[in-house]
Amino acid sequence: MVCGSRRRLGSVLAFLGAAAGLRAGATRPGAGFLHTNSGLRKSKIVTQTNMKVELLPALTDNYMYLIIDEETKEAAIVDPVQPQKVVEVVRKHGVKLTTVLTTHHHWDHAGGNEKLVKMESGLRVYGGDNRVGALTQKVSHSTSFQVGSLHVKCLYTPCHTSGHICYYVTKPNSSEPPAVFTGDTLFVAGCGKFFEGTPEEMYKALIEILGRLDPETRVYCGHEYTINNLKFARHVEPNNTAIQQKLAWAKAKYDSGEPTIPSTIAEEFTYNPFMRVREKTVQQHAGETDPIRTMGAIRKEKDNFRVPKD
Ligand SMILES: N[C@@H](CCC(=O)N[C@@H](CS)C(=O)NCC(=O)O)C(=O)O
Ligand SMILES: [Zn+2]
Ligand SMILES: [Zn+2]
Repeated sequence: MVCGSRRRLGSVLAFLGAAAGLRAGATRPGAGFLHTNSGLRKSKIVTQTNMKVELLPALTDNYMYLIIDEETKEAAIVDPVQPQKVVEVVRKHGVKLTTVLTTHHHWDHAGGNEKLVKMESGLRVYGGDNRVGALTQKVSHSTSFQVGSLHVKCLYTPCHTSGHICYYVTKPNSSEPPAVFTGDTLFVAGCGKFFEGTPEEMYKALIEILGRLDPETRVYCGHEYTINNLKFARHVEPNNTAIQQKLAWAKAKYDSGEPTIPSTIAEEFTYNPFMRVREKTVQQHAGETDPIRTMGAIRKEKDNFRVPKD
């Protein structure tokens, strides 16, 4: 079973858990409940001169992202699993939504597409997999297009699913950092499960494709998994101070209901064990000397990792 199909039931269980958890008081992921200390996941707007990104929390731990081109007021939405929320935010900003960027076909990412295209006519729906609902533009590696004056380049990153796409967004001739929307391929301090791919494919995706982007690129991922991921990272590299610092920071963010997103590609290389499979420390933990075998070994270990409370 994949995460997308399990999510319907998961949402209901998480809701019940959250209701119980609110009464019980402070909890974090790993302590059993998927909600914040304040009980509310806040949205957040990252504003640059040319590009605005609004983080929209969805379901229990997903993110949708509204990308606005400031020059033309044209907008794109990444993984709109809750279409009603999207439409409200689009109205609030007074922008024209033209584009849906789907990272992969799982229900918790693509499950809102059909409803959204009924609510907003004329949308172009991009994706790399025929299983993506309401797909109008099938893309592959390096497919490029515009959202207003913003440039979008598709990065084919199969492994979590065989048709997974990350979207790299830049403003041409601007000195501002680019953004990459990584779905369930790269998370802050972690990566997606290998449902339809191999360690070699994830190595290509993380090290050779995403790892070669501008180091300052902002990373906008599909889930708020940062704390759990960092606890696993700490288990792999107990002496890595970048992990300890990021974990303390992430706990503080989480407790006030704030997103831990975005990170940057440069930062990911300091604390994400799956981006660090070429490091001796990570290889030694895995008992391997080859980065791809290390990738396979630590993914398998994380699949069975019991997240500690603190
Ligand atoms: N460990 C996840 C379980 C849910 C899950 O399997 N999520 C998928 C994406 S929908 C995944 O790839 N997770 C990566 C991981 O658990 O390391 C959680 O913290 O809730
Ligand atoms: Zn997924
Ligand atoms: Zn997911």
